[in-house]
Amino acid sequence: MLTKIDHIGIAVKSLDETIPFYRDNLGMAFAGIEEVAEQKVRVAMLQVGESKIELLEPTCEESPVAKFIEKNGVGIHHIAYEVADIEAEIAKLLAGGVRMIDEKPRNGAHGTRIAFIHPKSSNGVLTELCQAGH
Ligand code: CMX
Repeated sequence: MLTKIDHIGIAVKSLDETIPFYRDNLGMAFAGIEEVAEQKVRVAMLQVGESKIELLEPTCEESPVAKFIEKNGVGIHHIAYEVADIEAEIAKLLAGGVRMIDEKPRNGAHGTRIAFIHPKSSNGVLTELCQAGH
């Protein structure tokens, strides 16, 4: 079961140049920067109500986020839904014929476990399941 929109991922070229808009102009609470080396991105989290905005900066040219920006420009990259039991959710989606990029959870930012649904199964919107870490 999905419990809320956990975050919206936005691809940016530079965290330093983008954070001030969200933190200072929009007044969101800045919750820090973390590198997810495995996925070749640096992420900045900003809290808005019960949800977050996740700014994604590629750490190298081979980063999937660098490729996304090259193809589409900067902008919304994915939507992440919080789930209580990610394995159960993946199993349910697979049983329903949904194509997963990740059939097993991988590590996300801030100790989360995440899995992406293939955009072909989600109308072109990259969709992430996200289970909070303990
Ligand atoms: N929006 C829409 N479509 C996208 C997409 C996006 N953001 N990213 C990739 N796709 C499409 C690709 O174009 C490709 O389509 P085709 O099969 O038609 O060519 C398809 O999805 C698969 O993409 P891929 O790059 O070939 O597949 P990979 O398995 O190598 O990687 C993915 C998929 C989504 C994991 C990777 O592209 C990506 O974005 N990685 C970064 C993930 C990320 O944001 N991590 C950050 C933090 C985690 C957190 O939220 O905590």
